[in-house]
Amino acid sequence: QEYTALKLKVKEWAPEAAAAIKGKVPEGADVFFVPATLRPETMYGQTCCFVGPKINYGVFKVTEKEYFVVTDRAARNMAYQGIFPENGVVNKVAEVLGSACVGTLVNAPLSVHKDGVRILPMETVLPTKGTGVVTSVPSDSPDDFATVTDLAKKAEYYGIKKEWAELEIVSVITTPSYGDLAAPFLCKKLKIASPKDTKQLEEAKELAYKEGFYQGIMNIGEFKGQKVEDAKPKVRQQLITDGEGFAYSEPEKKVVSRSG
Ligand code: ZZB
Repeated sequence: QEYTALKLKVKEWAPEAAAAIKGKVPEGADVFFVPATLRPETMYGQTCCFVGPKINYGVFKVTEKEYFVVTDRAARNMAYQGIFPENGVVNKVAEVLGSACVGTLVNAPLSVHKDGVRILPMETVLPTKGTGVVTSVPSDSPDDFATVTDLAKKAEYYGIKKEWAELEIVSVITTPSYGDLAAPFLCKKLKIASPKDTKQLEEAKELAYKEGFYQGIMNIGEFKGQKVEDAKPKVRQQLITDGEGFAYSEPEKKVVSRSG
């Protein structure tokens, strides 16, 4: 899988996370949460960034001035993709639990929310996929829409401020079948009531991917009016050129055959 990894710079740490990295990351260095996405063209619509609350993340040194927050597994992969200075070598300076990061304010490249977005918990984040960090685009990702809706509804239970989960959801892509907001439309249509409706969410995701890619027209940003198919590589390249993202690939899953 060829992902686009995005650099979300920390503007203000949640207190628990600040304590975990204290003295381990030099003052003045930038720390980035690094989600991996298959849909760089939707980055205008980021409203928050998810971590698995029970996932343990590493803080990895990239240069004197740059550190990444990702899973150990993702860091290992990055080390073989020319992302860290020395091939095959990772330099972990600290560890932090996802739940400790909740509330951290980060700057999300291209997002309409210029004051930043919050790190929020998502129970269904897989530690074995991507970087273990997931940027949230509730306009176009049914999983994200179901999760932010649930977070806002049960803010107290999740220990977050309700408004962190209620940033405006703007239209990024228009499609003939699902209108300006594909994910909310599909969640309603398939009667998805919570992030636990995994079967319907899987179906909604498939539908949203297909319709968005083949029929979608950009409704925002520099490539507004263009087909998603055409805009997708352009947005990706722009992020990479601007130093706000980079290519990240997932290694092939090992297929064990009888013959070895
Ligand atoms: C932003 C985004 C916007 C995404 C969208 C999707 C959509 P897939 O589809 O299963 O192959 N993701 C990445 N890593 C993880 C993880 N560790 N655990 C759970 N989810 C993860 O996976 C690719 C997508 O799954 C990624 O692209 C990411 O969410 C999420 F409008 O990034 B995406 C219709 C989907 N729309």
